[in-house]
Amino acid sequence: MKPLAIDESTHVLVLTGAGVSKESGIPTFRDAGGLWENHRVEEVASPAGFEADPLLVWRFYGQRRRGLRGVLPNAGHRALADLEKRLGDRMLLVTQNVDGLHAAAGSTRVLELHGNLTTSRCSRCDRAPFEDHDTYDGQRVPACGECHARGELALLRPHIVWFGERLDPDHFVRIERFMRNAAGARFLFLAVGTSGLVEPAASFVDAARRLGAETWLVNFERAANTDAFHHFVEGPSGVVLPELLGSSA
Ligand code: BV8
Repeated sequence: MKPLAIDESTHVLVLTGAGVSKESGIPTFRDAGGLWENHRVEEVASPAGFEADPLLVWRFYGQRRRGLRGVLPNAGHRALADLEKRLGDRMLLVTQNVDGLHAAAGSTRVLELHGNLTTSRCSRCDRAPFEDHDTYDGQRVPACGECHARGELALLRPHIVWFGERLDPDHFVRIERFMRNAAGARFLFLAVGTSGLVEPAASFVDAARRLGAETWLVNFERAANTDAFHHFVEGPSGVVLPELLGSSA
């Protein structure tokens, strides 16, 4: 496969989804058919779900934290980290994934659109989100120590953007600024390993095209929004990305 034409004037915006972590052994959302232990993910990963049954939600995230142990980035993550080394601030990596594997591969210019699995925050006070690898052994719901010290009961929650929750407005500001800046140069938009089902990420390709980007989708199969892309490369990201980005990841 001929590598993408990327030179010192090219700006690349990358959007990744669960497919880029599949070859690291992390199941995608589609693998489970949108289900987890016969619960719809949209129900478990939602404010209403947490309100209704916080223990069920902590079992879901505790199991996924356990699933991260020993998991390593794959060649697709490394190829994207190599690209950042070449492009610097002319690349921005926006991920829907919460597994932290892009950072583990060495990417530093990463926006975790949907949060981070090994980070928790208080569901009530405004203490800063903090690193938390505890699985709470699927048996208990953690409470906020700072609220407790004030004699209040507040539950900790995963620092994840649930369905029906707003994304961090600062992320949109950074993405829009990057796109506007790229619009005056050679602008590539590359989506990888995403089914194109979840908004607002699924519509980033439309905004990029309007700003003149050449748009590429790398995915194991056609996605819901494949037709929005100029180019579609079918295949596993761990094989395609090193070739497409011309890196020896
Ligand atoms: C928002 C954190 C606005 C959770 C995630 C009705 C009611 C309520 C909301 C909505 C609604 N209709 C639409 C919405 C909006 C909703 C949405 O889009 N829902 C969908 C389901 C229809 N979006 C939201 O709610 C967002 N917020 O809109 O706020 C708002 C405005 C005002 C007031 C309040 C709110 C928030 C969305 C964020 C949800 N959180 N993650 C967690 O992870 O626990 S999304 C979650 O699912 C993942 O993060 C991921 O993004 C998504 C799954 O998508 P993918 O990453 O694409 O993964 P998927 O498995 O689907 O696909 C993988 C692909 O890879 C496949 O195509 C496969 O073929 C391919 N693949 C597999 N292996 C490989 C591969 N490709 C390459 N190589 C391989 N080896």
